[in-house]
Amino acid sequence: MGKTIIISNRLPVQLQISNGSITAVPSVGGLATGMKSVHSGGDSLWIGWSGLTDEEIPKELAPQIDKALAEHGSSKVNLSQEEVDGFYFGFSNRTIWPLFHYFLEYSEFELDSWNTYKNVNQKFADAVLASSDEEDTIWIHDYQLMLVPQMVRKQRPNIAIGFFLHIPFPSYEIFRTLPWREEVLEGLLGSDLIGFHTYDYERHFLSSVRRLLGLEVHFNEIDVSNRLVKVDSFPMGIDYKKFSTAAKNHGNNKASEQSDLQRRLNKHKESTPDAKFILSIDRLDYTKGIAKRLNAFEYFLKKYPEYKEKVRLIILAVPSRSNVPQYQLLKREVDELVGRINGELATVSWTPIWYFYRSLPFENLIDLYTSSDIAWLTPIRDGMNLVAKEYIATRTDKTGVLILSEMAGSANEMNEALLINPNNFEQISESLYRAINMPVEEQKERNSQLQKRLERYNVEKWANDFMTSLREQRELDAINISR
Ligand code: ADQ
Repeated sequence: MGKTIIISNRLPVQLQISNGSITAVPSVGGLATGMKSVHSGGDSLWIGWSGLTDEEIPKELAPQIDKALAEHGSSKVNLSQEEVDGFYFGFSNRTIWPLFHYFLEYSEFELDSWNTYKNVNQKFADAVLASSDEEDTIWIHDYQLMLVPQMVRKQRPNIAIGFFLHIPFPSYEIFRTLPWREEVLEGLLGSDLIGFHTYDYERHFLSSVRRLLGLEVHFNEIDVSNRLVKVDSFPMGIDYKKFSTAAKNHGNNKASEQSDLQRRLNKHKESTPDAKFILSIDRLDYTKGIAKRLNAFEYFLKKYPEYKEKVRLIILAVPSRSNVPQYQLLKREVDELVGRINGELATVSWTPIWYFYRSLPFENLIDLYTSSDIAWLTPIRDGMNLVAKEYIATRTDKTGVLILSEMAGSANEMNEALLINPNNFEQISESLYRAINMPVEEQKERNSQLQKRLERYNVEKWANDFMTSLREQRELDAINISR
């Protein structure tokens, strides 16, 4: 058996340059953790962009960088600033991201950035080709690299290729508006297995394949000349143990070991013991419905004024893609909304919204998850949403209420949450009321079910299920071909 090669836009390590030397620090993100069991040192390689453009890497450090990455089983694809602009900020984040999240009006269809996307995908494919042979297994991740499967397949007809899409696949009516729709589908069909978070995304993809390429689809397999491509759903989980253990340890912390944030949260809890903390955590992205959520919060407080001074909304937004104009506009909109609502409703002793615009270290995420009575996640469209799962995993005493948008992939597996339509303010405000008043017994019952499922279908299981399915698909295909 050959080695496993993982390909994603970003590598699972971050490069830090200081005082003329370089260090590679492992990232703590969900994908990096989930792939741990697959990316296990010697017989696997992770190919991706390092996060630094060619212009940002001092020439004399280049060999050191390659060495530092190799120590983490990683190898980088070099990208210039122009390539990053066209491929990442351009086609990936101004065309595919809005389109696949149903923000058709935000999607820009520019030939130049499409061409850069193709060229950069070819660079990733070339990097794979340079380090692989036919015995290897390739797992390609996400919407930035949808052409890579076909590009690799062309040169290595018998290699095993899996692809996983982390964002939704939109319905045919949306997808068909993309000028390069056939090329994208053909790019993906270079794979043996294509994975999505949900059955609906899978269905949408199959429908586009059937209608745009006229290919035959048998249940969830597509007949592509002399191969069968399998399409399936693999709902991504989290590193459950990491979150639940951190929450348990956090509960045992002595006052002196607590973070400043935790001390501040405690102080507020002590001064207003009946008050509820409502938490929302997202990247600052228009798909996450942050502005709508703020409006819905104001709607709730106007409808139920008795909850003034009794609830506090903590909004944590991670800066994201701030080079893209839509993200700059959203930042301004959220800043203004928070200012206006706080300005209108605050009292001497109460600020309704605490707004943090930054990335926080893991310990602080745990502070927030464990201190919040309600997690309020209302994306307008979200491939999965791991924050919902992380919140539940940290509720070690099983209290807490999750309010979750039905437009998030995770809603399919989290029926015990209060599911809402993010556009229905009346329903949202009723669910907030219900969450605030939910008896503890009911909270525990709902969370027990959720926790059982999340613990079982953790991220490691997700990665292993995908790899097993890819292997089985290859075996089946080999039997079919030999017939
Ligand atoms: P994202 O859109 O980034 O991922 P999500 O699944 O919620 O969305 O993951 C965000 C991650 O960032 C979580 O692990 C969270 O803990 C972390 N995070 C959020 N805010 C933070 C902060 N302020 N500081 C530090 N960390 C923070 C994409 C898709 C999702 C899909 C994932 C995985 O858009 O739908 O669930 O990929 O496939």
